[in-house]
Amino acid sequence: VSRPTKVGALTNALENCSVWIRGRAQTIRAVGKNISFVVLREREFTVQCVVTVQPDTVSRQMVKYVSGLSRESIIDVEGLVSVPSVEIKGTTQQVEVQVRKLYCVTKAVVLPINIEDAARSDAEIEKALQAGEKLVRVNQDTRLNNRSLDLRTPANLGIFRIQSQVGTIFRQFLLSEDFFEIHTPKINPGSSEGGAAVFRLDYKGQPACLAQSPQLHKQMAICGDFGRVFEIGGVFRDEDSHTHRHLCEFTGLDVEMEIYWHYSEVMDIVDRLFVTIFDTLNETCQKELEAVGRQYPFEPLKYLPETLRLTFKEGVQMLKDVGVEVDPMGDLNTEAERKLGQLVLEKYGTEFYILHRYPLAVRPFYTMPCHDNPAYSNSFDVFIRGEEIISGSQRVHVPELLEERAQACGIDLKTISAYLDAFRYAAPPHGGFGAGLERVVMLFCGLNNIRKTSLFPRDPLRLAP
Ligand code: ATP
Ligand code: AMO
Repeated sequence: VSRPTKVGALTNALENCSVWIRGRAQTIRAVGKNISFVVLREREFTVQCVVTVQPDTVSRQMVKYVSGLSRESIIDVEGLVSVPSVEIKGTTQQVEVQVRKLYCVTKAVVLPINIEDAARSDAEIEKALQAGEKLVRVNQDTRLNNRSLDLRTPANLGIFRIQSQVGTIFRQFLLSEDFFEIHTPKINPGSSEGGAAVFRLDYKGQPACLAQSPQLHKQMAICGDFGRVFEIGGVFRDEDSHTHRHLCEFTGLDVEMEIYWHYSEVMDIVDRLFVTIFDTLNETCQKELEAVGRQYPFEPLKYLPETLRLTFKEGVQMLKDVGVEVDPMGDLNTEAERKLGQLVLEKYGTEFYILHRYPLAVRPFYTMPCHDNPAYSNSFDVFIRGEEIISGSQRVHVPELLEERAQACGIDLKTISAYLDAFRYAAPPHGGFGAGLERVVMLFCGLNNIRKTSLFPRDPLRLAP
């Protein structure tokens, strides 16, 4: 079956060849009664199509019909590829198509968003406004309300191709390290991370929750002797916070593994996995990163071949040294995390690092206390550009201690009874971590809002589209 030639494949090599292409009418411009220009877009590629009156193929009526086409309609064009003598501005392809036939495949109605305007950077918008150009700044709500239009911009195409690549590398790396993929239930009798941020629902007359993380079941898979597992799946949190980095539904990248000596075995995986993700993105997603950067300029992430590890205590000391007072046995607030990110960058030249040995009191019930000082824990958070992307730890595998910790953290033991039982039949020492896919992409690309990296974001105010 024949298919159209890709707009991105239209080059000088096809000069004088007859081609069939399909794309969206990005702009339509009539010049007098005898010529119309249509810029046709397919994905991130654009080409100018010239409709000129010609004795056998193109009538005046046809030129008129073309000038009346609506933007974003899907158009089939047949024509000859030509190479103009001057540089073509405003299209990605440096050839034109001299149209012989043109059909409208699907007609678009009047658009709530002009895609060209939606694709401009802030700097470009400022410049255009100063030059007296008429354009409408497209705000985030309008974009998200009309997401399938907004997704047509090159930056968005880039963001979601990068997101797909992160998932692919995550999976490939872990498979190559002897992990295998599991799928845990998303409807559960209780919460896994502690009470507040959980969506409750009625499950055939029983109280139930949407999974706040795959935490308990990924650990139970380890109790089932699976050794090393991972999951890429939906995570649901009834967040009240209206922040740039919290969603009510996000994609968890979760890992759980047996360990033999120390929780650093888990951090070793984080280190090699994420350095591989960053290296591979820089190698294979150059075009996508450029497309994102054209609309949302950012500096490439600075990271080291071997990830920096600092203890929580060292982090607190670095903050103290510059006069930032934080509770040495509490959690860092957003501001302190950002500040520490800055200090680490200045001192160590990296924007990606691990902070470990957190105070036990600020970690979930399943976290293993430190052997030498139970006020601390065998746990870590990982940061990109001063913001958290990962939490992880060694888990408590001793049933008595696990029950004690759950009780101390106010967990209703009835809701986790099968989980607790799994440990009574002997669990191997183990640990793991969870990362948020949307946060990884947001922070790698230096974006300012997690809604930009969620295909159809769910936040406290948004349940649709
Ligand atoms: P985790 O669930 O692992 O803790 P997180 O990044 O969502 O990941 P939170 O515990 O929600 O972390 O918050 C971490 C820090 O971010 C908190 O200490 C708090 O200071 C800050 N924070 C959380 N929500 C908000 C908010 N709505 N506004 C300002 N700061 C917030
Ligand atoms: P935690 O609660 O820290 O840990 O979540 C792990 C990671 O998930 C991401 N994340 C979010 N992303 C978007 N919107 C949110 N509301 C949101 N909340 C969290 C962050 C965070 O680092 N069970 C543990 C992990 C483990 O120990 O294995 C857990 O859920 O990137």
